[in-house]
Amino acid sequence: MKEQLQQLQAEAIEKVEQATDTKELQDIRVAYLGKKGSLTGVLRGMGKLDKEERPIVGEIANQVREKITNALDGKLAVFEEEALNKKLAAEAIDVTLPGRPISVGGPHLLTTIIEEIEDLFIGMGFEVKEGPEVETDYYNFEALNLPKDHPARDMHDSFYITNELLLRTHTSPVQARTMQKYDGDKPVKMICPGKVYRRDSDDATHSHQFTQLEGLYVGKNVRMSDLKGTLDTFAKKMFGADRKIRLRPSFFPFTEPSVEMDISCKVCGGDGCSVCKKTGWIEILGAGMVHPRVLSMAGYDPEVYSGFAFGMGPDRIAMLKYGVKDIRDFYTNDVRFLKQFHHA
Ligand code: FA5
Repeated sequence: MKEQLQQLQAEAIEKVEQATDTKELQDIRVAYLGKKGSLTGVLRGMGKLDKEERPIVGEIANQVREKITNALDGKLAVFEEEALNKKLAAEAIDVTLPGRPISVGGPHLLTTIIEEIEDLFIGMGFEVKEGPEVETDYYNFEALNLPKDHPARDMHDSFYITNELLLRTHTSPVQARTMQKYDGDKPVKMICPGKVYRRDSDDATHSHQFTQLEGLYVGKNVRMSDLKGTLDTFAKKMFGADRKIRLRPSFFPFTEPSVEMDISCKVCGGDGCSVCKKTGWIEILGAGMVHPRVLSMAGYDPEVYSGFAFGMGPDRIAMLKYGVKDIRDFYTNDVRFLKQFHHA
């Protein structure tokens, strides 16, 4: 029996040594030391031994159990340590690695420009208003002194939805809407930025969808010199005192007198290029003194009230300020172009 036990010990320990994972160790534990295991089986036969032999064999059996248990525990500890080391190695963090950049969006250049213009005019006491992009013929034209058969309607090639509804061709309808809301007896000082639409052929400076920013100041004793001063302040703040500005007489049915304002082209420095159509100047806004008919249609008495209005093109302003050569770059969403204007 002694030999049987020693052989069993040798066999079990060899198996433990050859084991490759904890599952195998558990199987060996059950096979040798479990209730139905080999060692237990041998011990069961002890009853057949002589009385004197029993304690000696019993002691050997205990030693064998202890040795097998120690071998199993020792190997288990090795496996556990290996597993831990593997886990630590896998989870190791190299704090010297550079972080992964998160790509964040930013405002579109036109949004930035519009906010900049808004800030400027808010600083001069103007409120910011909004109006609908799908507009009625009445507000887009008639309330601005452009009756249905007026030839000046040809200046705006329009996208009509029905006979009476169209995509607004300018932000000027918001003038009429705001004046009407003010009931004809309060001063109005507002700007309105927004998208406008025209059936213009797209080229370097024209887009069929572009942005405008309207301005309107109605009060008692508002004069042409107020308009000039306001536009001059705007242009100097926006482009710097060194850029040249010129006002040209012009015509709009809703203003009298009317002017257009040009800024010297930044792209060519005034020498003439494709952006300024070889003239050295780019037109950025139309303006004038609000026509008495427009005032009275909106409920203001032109004998008491006067006002000025302007409508500028933020697309052209952004082109002039940042030297952008083609207006279509604002609408074709090439990320390489857009990214240049994110100032985080
Ligand atoms: C108007 O739209 C008038 N409503 C402006 C106005 C308002 C005059 C109040 C008087 C009083 P005009 O069509 O010129 O005017 O357009 C104004 C500005 O919008 C232009 O100076 C130009 O900067 C810009 N603009 C006009 N058409 C386009 C276009 N197709 N693409 C980009 N910008 C344009």
